[in-house]
Amino acid sequence: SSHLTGYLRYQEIVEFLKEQHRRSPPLRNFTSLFSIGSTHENRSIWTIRIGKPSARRNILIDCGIHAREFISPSTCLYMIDKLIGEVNNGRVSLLSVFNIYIIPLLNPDGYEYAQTERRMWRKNRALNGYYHNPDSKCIGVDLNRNFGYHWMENGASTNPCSETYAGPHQDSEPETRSLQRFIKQSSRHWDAYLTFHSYGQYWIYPWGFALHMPDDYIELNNKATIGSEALKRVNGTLYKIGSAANLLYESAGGSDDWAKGVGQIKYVYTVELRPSDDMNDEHAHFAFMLPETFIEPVGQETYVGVKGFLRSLITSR
Ligand code: 0X9
Ligand code: ZN
Repeated sequence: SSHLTGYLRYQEIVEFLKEQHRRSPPLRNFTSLFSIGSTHENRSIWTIRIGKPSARRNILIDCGIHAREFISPSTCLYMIDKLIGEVNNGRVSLLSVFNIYIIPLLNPDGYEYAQTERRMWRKNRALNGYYHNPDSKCIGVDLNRNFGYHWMENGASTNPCSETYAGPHQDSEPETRSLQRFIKQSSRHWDAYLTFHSYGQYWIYPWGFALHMPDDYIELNNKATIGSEALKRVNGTLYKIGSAANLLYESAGGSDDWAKGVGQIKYVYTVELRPSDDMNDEHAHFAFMLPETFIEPVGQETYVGVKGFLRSLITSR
């Protein structure tokens, strides 16, 4: 879509989703658009479902947990556009098996702040008791340290001024709770949860809170390999695979650990999009400020990687 040549503002994302939902009226029941909750600043957390209404299995994808990782929401929007394009072309094989739920921007308050005030903002925009203690001017909770599974055990801070502030208690934030409520609610069975971040080119699985591996890590590793190999075939982009704590660092309170440990979802991945963090890579210096010209290639290769991963789920259950 012509919309995806730049990093959209929140309101533009909402318009984009409405437009996608309106595409192809006869196939209207292939999509639904709804909010899973709202933020401190009262923005809705929009979610789109794409799939045949009779599809039995469910996949959850989110983007934009961290405000400054602009390539993440753009990649979710790219995948939404492609998936609905496939519906309109009658290519619905994946979507007759899976309903894919995509939350393109889980942290809209932080994202808007990064768009307008401070490009490197990471957290949400929680006031952290500012009105009770106006001396504490530090705003924001790191949503990826706030999820209540082995909360605060590693790699997180109790200081509201820290970039990795885990919140006053576990699951304190409206964005965290909206996602948790959505995962737990209804009798829906989730096959997989994918959460897109940047950067570094990692396709990682739990655990993040400690160095040991989940019992089924071999299956997690195998499916990550399938996804990343499909992704690599598009532009040659290389991803590293492993557990979060081993490949990156130990840190508790991530949405991935919660989805597996509490949400009981088997295939859980955090995907750290481009650029690579290898300083020998020509694009590494862009870090979180990946130029808008990357929206297309990153979207395309990631979409192919995700489809490859999803296809491998069909044959293996
Ligand atoms: O530190 C994070 O939250 C993620 N990296 S980022 O640069 N996007 O901030 C990695 C999270 C990996 N998962 C867990 N630690 N549970
Ligand atoms: Zn992140």
